Amino acid sequence: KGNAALLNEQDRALVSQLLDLDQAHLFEGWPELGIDDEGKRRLLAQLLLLDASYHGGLAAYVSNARKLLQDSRDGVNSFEGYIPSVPTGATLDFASPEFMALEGEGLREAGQAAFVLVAGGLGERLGYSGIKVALPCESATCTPFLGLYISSILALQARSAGGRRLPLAIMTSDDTHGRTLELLRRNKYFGMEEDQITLLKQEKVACMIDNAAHLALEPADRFAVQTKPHGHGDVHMLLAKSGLAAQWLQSGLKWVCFFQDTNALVFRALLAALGVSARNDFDMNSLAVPRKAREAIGAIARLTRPDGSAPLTINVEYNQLDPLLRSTISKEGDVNDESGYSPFPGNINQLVLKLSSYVPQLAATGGVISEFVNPKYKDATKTAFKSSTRLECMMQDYPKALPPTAKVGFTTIKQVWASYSPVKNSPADAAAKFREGNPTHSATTGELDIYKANCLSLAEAAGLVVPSPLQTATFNGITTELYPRVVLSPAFAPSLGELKSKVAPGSISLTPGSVLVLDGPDISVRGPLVVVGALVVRAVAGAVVELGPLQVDNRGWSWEPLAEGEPASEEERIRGFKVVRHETMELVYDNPGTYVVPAHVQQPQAAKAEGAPSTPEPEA
Ligand code: UGB
Repeated sequence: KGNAALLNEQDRALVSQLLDLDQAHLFEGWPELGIDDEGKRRLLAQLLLLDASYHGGLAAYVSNARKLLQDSRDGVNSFEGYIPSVPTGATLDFASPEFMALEGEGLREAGQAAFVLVAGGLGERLGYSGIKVALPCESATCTPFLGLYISSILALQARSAGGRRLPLAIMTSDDTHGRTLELLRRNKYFGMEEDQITLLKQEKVACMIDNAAHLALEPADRFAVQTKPHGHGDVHMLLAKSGLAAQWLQSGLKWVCFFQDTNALVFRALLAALGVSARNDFDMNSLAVPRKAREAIGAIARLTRPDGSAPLTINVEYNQLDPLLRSTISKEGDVNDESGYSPFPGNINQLVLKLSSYVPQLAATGGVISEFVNPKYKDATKTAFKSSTRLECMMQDYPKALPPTAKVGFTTIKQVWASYSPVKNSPADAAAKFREGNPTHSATTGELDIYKANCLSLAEAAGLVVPSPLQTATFNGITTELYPRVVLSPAFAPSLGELKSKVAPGSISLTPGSVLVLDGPDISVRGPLVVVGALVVRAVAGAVVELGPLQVDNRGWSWEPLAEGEPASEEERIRGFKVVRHETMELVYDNPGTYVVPAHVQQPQAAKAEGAPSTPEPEA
């Protein structure tokens, strides 16, 4: 009908390829030239984008999809014929001598690491209207997750021997890209240099309507292919395509550390994991937590053929692990051992990969590591879908691309509070999980676990006596203990070892409701520092602040449950509380110099209302 006139050479090649791929339905029923031409152009542009953003183009996508859809229909079990066992890895007690040694080694390795944040997910489960990395990780300082991550990387950079800039890549998507960029710009990249950060935007992939992988058109728009996210596994493809991973290797970096959008504790455990990777020369190392048998979290398992060949250490989703164990080595399935936990560690998807083996793998595979499809069939004949489906991929499936000789392991920190408390679930879902006795992974616990981790770190590093009993409260239906609200910024101490060196043993005493914020690279505590109320100390680099004998006594801050229907911000609502700042001692050191506190603090004026920081002069 004359529509050929709309096509340029590139369009024509793609359309002809799509016709060969049995996708003629995309163009069927097009009105004649002159009618809906804008829509036709829009569809062509979208198809070109879908073609360009998948390794091997739409031809590869359709062909991969057909194979995976066939396997799904045939009920092929990807773990068929494998015998599971517990892989090699490190299981560490937080703050144990072994942990401290590995953390020290990891700190040295961190100076040769690149960092990758996967932040393309919109977090529908959380029900937050913004992007997740913009959420404050806690309400004492209101530092957004992205700010916390960047400060953590900068703190490691400042301590690295060579002082090289440590690169950060952030994977975004159409859902998060603009707002991530805006957040970075508004906050001046949180102190990082702009060209130290690379944003890699993932594209969605086409949905399919049937087992023959016919692409799905939007029901309400005949000129748009239905698309859905391809999953966090896209990060490998983007690091391959952008050439970034290869550049990092070329510039002498050794490691790449992947992490998720809302786990504020990740950097506390990452150094030990880097130490474990270096000691074992691991190609891939997954941070893990102890996992109760059958808990809904992926398990890291070693799989081999019955003759011991083709070993593969990989995340096995919990719903697949139990049947796999039952059909092979354990009639009881996934059960706890004498430690009270499953012997298979729980994957928290914070990964350390060795660049020298990662980059060749990316070159060989284009970063398309391993995909899967999860169609919801209408009936047992598995011929029709309830709704369209698409290929998906997960970043932890990377070992599937590695040769059997690869060294893949894990690092479990036995204390979950020390490494993992993500913000994933809406208040309603979190409350239901709480009632079932499961971790809630909510905005409420994401914040409160930071205070807990800081108090317990201070207990380990500097003999803090955690006040007893702790306060308790119920927020959004979750009843929990509240540790004193302690925030230790990454600049102050990015490792437990450094915390030990900066806080004298037994120097800090806190009451159950006290608030203590220490933010600055050159702050140390000699004590005794007694906080009844709220103390905030902020110091720029070069402001050497020694907190000597100091008694803080003010009305402090309170974390108060929101009353039914009370006006509150969205950030407060998903946590279920608001923070009321009654009175604060705030010590701010904006200029380099040496300051011994309390020499500069006159007690009567020091305890004062929020918003009037004291800026002491440096010592003469
Ligand atoms: N993400 C993207 O960047 N792009 C996408 O297309 C999708 C996600 P979810 P998920 O921590 O316990 C993971 O949705 O995928 C980012 C592991 O697979 O929070 O359900 C997104 O922005 C699972 O094995 O988690 O589960 C976020 O940063 C287990 O470890 C990240 O990917 C689980 O996390 C994860 O996305 C867990």
